[in-house]
Amino acid sequence: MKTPCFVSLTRDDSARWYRMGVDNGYEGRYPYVWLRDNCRCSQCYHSSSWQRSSKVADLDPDVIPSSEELIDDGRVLRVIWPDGHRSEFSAEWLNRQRFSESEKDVVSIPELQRWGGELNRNIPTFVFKKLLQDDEELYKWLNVLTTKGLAIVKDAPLETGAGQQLAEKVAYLKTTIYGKQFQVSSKHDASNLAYTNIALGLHTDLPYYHYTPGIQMLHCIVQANGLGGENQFVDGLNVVEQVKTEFPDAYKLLTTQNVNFRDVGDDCRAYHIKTDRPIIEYTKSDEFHRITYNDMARAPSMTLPVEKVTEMYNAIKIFNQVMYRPENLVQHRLIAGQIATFHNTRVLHGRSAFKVAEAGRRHLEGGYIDWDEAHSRMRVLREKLFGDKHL
Ligand code: OGA
Ligand code: NM2
Ligand code: ZN
Ligand code: ZN
Repeated sequence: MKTPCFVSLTRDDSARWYRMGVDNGYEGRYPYVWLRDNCRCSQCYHSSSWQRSSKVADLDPDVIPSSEELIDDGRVLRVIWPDGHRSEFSAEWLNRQRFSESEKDVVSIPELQRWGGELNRNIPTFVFKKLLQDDEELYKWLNVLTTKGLAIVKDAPLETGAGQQLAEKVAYLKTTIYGKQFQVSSKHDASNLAYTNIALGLHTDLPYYHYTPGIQMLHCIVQANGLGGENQFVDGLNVVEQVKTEFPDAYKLLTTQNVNFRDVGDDCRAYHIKTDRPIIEYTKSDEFHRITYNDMARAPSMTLPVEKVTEMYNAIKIFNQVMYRPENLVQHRLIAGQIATFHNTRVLHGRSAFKVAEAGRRHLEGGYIDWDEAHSRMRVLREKLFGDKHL
C-alpha cells in the first residue's frame, strides 16, 4: 500500500484544530493540544518504552501553534509551537489516528457470533500440538474464543500440565483461591460442589470475584467410567437476546438489579470472597460486557430491596428456563485428552452427575486465563501475521 500524503492543511484557531486532507480522500481534524501532547520528539516521547515522557503539568490545553508546514512532499507535518518547540508527524501515522472515526479494535470489540444447538457435534476443534507450534493456529483459536466463546482442543497429553502449556502460549494461568490450576475430581469434604459427582447447573465460574477470570480451560484427563459426566454449554449472549425480546421486564431487572455471590471455605487457604452485580452487564457504549450466573454461589444475603426479591427470583428463573431451551443447549461428553476452552463470562457451562465403577474416577484439570492478556497476545500475533501496527 502506498504511504499516504497530506494534500491540504488549514488552521482553525477558533476550534483549535487543523483540518488535513490525505491523498486517499480522508479529511481529518487534529486538535492542537492533542498534537502537542503526542509530539514524538525524544524530549517528549521515550521511544523504547513507547511511552510519553512529557507531562500534563507542562501542557497548555489552549495552545495555538505559531506556524506549520508540510514537508517531504506532504509526507510530514511540521509544527512550531509558541515556545519554539518543534514537532513532526508523519502523514502515515496521523492517517491511522482518526478519532471518532477510528476503526473499532477488532480484538477487544469483535463481531460476536451467536450460536445455539447447531454446535452439537460441531464445536470448533483445534489440535493441541498444532496450537503450541503454529502461531496462525493459535490466533485462530483465540479468535474463535473471542467471537464464539467455545472451542475444544483435542489430542492433549493425558497428564496434568497441558492447560498450563496452552496458557503459556498466550500468557500465563491466573491464580485464584483454588490455586494456579485445580483438579476437578470427587473429593472428601469437598470445598466446592465441582469437587463432587453431583450435577452442576449451567454457571459461570468465580462469580464472587470482582476480577472474574475471562477464559476457562477444563482438560479431561480421565472421564468417568460409569454414566454421566457430560458437559453442557450455552451461549449467554444468545440467551440474553431471547430474554430481552420475550421478557423485557425480566431483562430490565437482570440488567439493573445486583445479585450477591459469595464463596466461603478453605482450599489453598481459608477464604471468604463476595461481590454483587447484575446477571447481565453491558458497557456504557452498549457493547455486551459479561454474564454472571451461578446457582451454587448465589449468596443468602441480598442487597436488593426486600420488595423486589420475589420478582428478582422470577427473573432469574426466566433466565434459567431460556438457558435450558433445547435449541440453545450444546452437550458434549469430553473424552480423555480433550480440553474444553470457553469464554467464562459469556458461555455458561454445566455438568451432569456421574458415576464411577470399581477403582474408576473422573479427573479434569482446570485453569483460567484473563482476557487482557489473551487480547494482548492476539494483537501481537496480528502484528506478526497480518502486519498490524500500533500508534
Ligand atoms: C467446574 C466445572 C465441570 C465438570 O469445575 O467449574 O464446571 O465437567 N466442572 O466437572
Ligand atoms: N472451581 C472448579 O465458581 C465456582 O465456584 C465453580 C470453580 C472450584 C475452581 C467451581
Ligand atoms: Zn517534543
Ligand atoms: Zn465451572
